[in-house]
Amino acid sequence: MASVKVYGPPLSTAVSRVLACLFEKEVEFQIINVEMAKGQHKTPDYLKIQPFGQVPAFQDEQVTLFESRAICRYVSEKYGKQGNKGLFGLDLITKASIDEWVEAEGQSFNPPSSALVFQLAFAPMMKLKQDPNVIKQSEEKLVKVLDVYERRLGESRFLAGEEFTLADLSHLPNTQYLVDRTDKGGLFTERKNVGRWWDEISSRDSWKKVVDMQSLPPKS
Ligand SMILES: N[C@@H](CCC(=O)N[C@@H](CS)C(=O)NCC(=O)O)C(=O)O
Repeated sequence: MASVKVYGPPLSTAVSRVLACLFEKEVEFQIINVEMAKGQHKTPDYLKIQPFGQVPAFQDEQVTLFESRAICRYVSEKYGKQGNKGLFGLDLITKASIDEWVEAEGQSFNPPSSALVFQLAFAPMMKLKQDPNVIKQSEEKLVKVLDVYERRLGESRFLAGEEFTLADLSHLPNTQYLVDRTDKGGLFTERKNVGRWWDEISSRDSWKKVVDMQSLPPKS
């Protein structure tokens, strides 16, 4: 049995970020089922490994971690000598640049994109009411963020330079839902540089394996 354990469903964007990283680094892992519908992520036992009651939680022998981006940094460093060796850079400047864009993803890209994913992809699946104001405001914010990305990706092949790194990987989960499961995919695919970048990062074998694990129902 693999010693690395990921708690939570691959359908979760934060869980799938960690899975993409593990595939890039060729680290064996097991998924531990968390029955979110039954509230298992809020039980005292689970809160010992994820105090905010969210997925993913992560274990590697004695190490337990939460926060998907922190887990990705840990996996990249701990398993530095295998798989994609440059995933978190090999020198200070590259690491700083990767960190910059991972932070941009978490602080600027994720809030509007995860709101849109929830409103447009998850709410209909869960038969929940959508909030048109949240959709409108989130789209406006995301457009401004993607204008910055369009300029950046006109200067370099990937966000942190000429190689695929955690900076790009971190964007895969929300973008996949937006492109595949909402009517907002054009925000990405109709931009010259962002569209080219999306085609390239979403066709990596590591990410295709994650998408396969999600086994989503056919698009309606
Ligand atoms: N910043 C956290 C976010 C984790 C998160 O929001 N997880 C969601 C699923 S994608 C969750 O557990 N939602 C259930 C809840 O908050 O009760 C990370 O990146 O790990």
